[in-house]
Parts: sequence; structure tokens; C-alpha cells
Amino acid sequence: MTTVICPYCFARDRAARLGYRCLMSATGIRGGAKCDPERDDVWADFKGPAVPPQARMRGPVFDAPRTLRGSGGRAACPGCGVPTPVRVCRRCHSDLPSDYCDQDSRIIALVGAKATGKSTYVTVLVNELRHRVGGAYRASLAAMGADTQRRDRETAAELYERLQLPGATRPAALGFNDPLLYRLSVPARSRLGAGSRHTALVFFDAAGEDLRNAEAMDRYTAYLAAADGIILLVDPLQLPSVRDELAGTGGPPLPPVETSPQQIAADVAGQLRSHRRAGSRGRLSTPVAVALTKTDMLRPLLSPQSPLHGNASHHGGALDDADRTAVHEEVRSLLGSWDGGALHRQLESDFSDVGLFGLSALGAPPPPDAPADAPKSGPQPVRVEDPLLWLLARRNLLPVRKQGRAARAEGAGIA
Ligand SMILES: Nc1nc2c(ncn2[C@@H]2O[C@H](COP(=O)(O)OP(=O)(O)OP(=O)(O)O)[C@@H](O)[C@H]2O)c(=O)[nH]1
Ligand SMILES: [Zn+2]
Ligand SMILES: [Zn+2]
Repeated sequence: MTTVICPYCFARDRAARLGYRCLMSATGIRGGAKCDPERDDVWADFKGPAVPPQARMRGPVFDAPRTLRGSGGRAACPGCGVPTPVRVCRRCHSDLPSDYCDQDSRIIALVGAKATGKSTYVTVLVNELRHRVGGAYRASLAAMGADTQRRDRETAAELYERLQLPGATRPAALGFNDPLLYRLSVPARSRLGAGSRHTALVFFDAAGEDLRNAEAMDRYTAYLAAADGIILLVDPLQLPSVRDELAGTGGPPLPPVETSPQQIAADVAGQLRSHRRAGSRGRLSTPVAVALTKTDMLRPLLSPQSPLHGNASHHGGALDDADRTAVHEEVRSLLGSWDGGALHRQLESDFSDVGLFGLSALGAPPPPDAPADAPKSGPQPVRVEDPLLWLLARRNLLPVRKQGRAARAEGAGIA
């Protein structure tokens, strides 16, 4: 049984029970009348006041019929009789991309304060998963739905062809953007032989400041509560002691001070707690990958042997546990030496499963004479994939090579 989580309102539903929307196409039957648009107030209320009145008129939504024998996932509209493939969420009436409902969904929540590097990170991460990392794991990533496909194309052209950073062409932080939907396929072995295992990945690029914005709050809480894993991006250049240490090194200018990472982490935990049933005490169990961004700026503070200088090898298409531990310990020791280790202590007190990471989406600071541009050589990312791969491995979606053992894939990948 496939369980689908609506990527817009996060309602959970069985794929078979999702609604349908009539496409209002001609019936092809003589005398048959096609459906007229109807006011979809459920959808319009969910989208908010920005929806103009004429856009509220949409194809009628109807419930899934009890049986769908031999229909290829289509259902005949009770109004006009024409089959439609368009599935809709029963709670918010958002249309779901056609291939979204064929596999279980995993929500990966991406949170970080303003200007932490979220947009740059997602663009670079998708590119790395498609090429270097995807190759190593024999995994593939496909954008689902026209919106994600268009956004992918636009952001890739901006960053990789025009060498412009995402912020340069966008208005101020957009708050709650529409989700990015991907289908991740990884090799899987099962009793029936070799095949692929598909997972729908849902990412949001949401500014952490919205955690405090009453309007965005409901959606945010549902989003975090539905998440299988959280990637919390932390800009180390926001930590007071890092700013002090770097101030004297004559490096690139530091960004203005935004909401502190501690504050964002505390708000995430607060939101998750508020959503949990009363009486559940103790630490939150959602795995949290906490990643320092912009590690290229930290080079003067790292030892030459630091594992944060280069990418993991991904040799043999498995996550290397020893490398994972080395990165975790390195970041733990860095956090311990900054501001008395307050951020790490707070994370440990709120969450029972914290992984620490360090990454650089660009590999180098933006050129000093063109701060809105990527480095001249293009993005040369370091370790952008680590947090997501760790979260996937936590859900048994990727094999892990344990320390001291030969390249034997542990557990994962066996459906
Ligand atoms: N040195 C360095 N700077 C980076 C890197 N990635 C992003 N930046 C800088 O951080 C700024 C913000 O990056 P964005 O990706 O727009 O950050 P964001 O979190 O999406 O920002 P909002 O949408 O405003 O919340 C960029 O303009 C760059 O100056 C990196 O890997 N290294
Ligand atoms: Zn929904
Ligand atoms: Zn119809």
C-alpha cells in the first residue's frame, strides 16, 4: 500500500484514495456535454487571498471510485464520463504531479536563517546528485511536475551558465516557497531480483524566520511534523566567535548578522514539540542533519588534515561510516570551541539523533568585486551531499559501509 504525503498541506493519504480532477475535455461522444469549471473554494482557501476570482474556477474534483480495474490510474468523471489522470489531495485540493503518487513520499525539511545559503545549496545539491553522486550510487534523480522542472532549469542556468547566485535575481526572501519534488531511484535487491526503489523527495527552501511568523506557522509546523528528516543549515559566519576569529584574517567580507542559529534550532524544536501529543516528554526523534555552510570561508581555521577540505569518496556506492564519523567529530570539536559549544549542547538536549556536517556549495567565496556572482570557475562544491545521504541511510534507502568490514553493504537496499 502506497502512502502519499501531500507536498503542499502534508496530509497523509493512501494513494488509492486520493481524489481526481476532471480535465473538462470534449467527451468525443455525440450529444455528450463536457464539464464546466466549478468554484474550488477548498483550494482557493488553502492558497490564500492572492488567488484572483477567475482562477478559483477549476475542473470539478471527485472522489476515487471504489475499483479502478484496468484503467491505468485514470478514473471516469461522474459528470462527463471522460477519464482523467489528475490526482488531487483531498484536504487542500492541490493537483499532484502524475508520477508523485506511484511511490511512498519522504519529506526532507530544509531550514536555515536568512542568507544561510539555502537556495544555492539546493541548486548545487540537485546538480551533484544528478552527476557525481548519482553515478557513485547508481541513483537517479528526476524532477516531478512542471513547476519543479522549470525551477530546476532556471536555477541551473542562472548558477552554472550565467554564474549568478540565486539571491541576485530574486526579491527578498520569499518565505514559504512551493516545494521542490523529485523522484529518487536507487538500486534495490529483493527476492524478485534486482530492480529500483523509488522515493518521492520533497524539499522546501524555507527561511527559518518564518517559524515566528504567525501566518506561515501552521503550514510550517505540519511540514516539520511530516518530515522524515531535517537538514538544518547553519551559517558559521553568524557565530560571534567565528566572526571574531575571521575578522583579523583579511579574508572576504562577513555577511550582516541575521537570526542566530541557536534561535532557529530552538524554534524548530519548539514547533515539533507543539505538534506532538501532550504527555510525550524527552528528546525529539526526527533525525536532524546540522550542516555548517560556506566552509570555504573557514579554511584559515581548519587544520590541513581536516576532513572538511574534500568530498567523501562514495567508493563502491556505499556511505563510508568512518568518513561520516570523522566529519561529525571535526564539526563537533569546532562547535565546541565556538561560543562555548552552546549550539551543540542545545541540539543534543532537543534531539536524540543529530548528525553534524560541514559543506560548501560554491567551494570558494564569491569574487570580491562581484559578490552576487559565483566564483569564476563555477561552483566547486565540497560535501553538499553528505546530510541528505545520511538521512536516506537512516531510512535504509542507501547502503552503509561499516568501519573495519570489507565493502559489504549493510542491510539497506534490500527491499
Ligand atoms: N563563501 C560562500 N558563500 C556562500 C556559499 N553559498 C552561499 N553563499 C553566500 O550566501 C549568500 C546567500 O545565499 P542564498 O543561497 O541566497 O541563501 P538563502 O538562505 O537562500 O537566502 P534567503 O533566500 O535570503 O533566505 C549568497 O549570496 C552568497 O554570498 C558558499 O558555499 N560559500
Ligand atoms: Zn494537500
Ligand atoms: Zn467531467
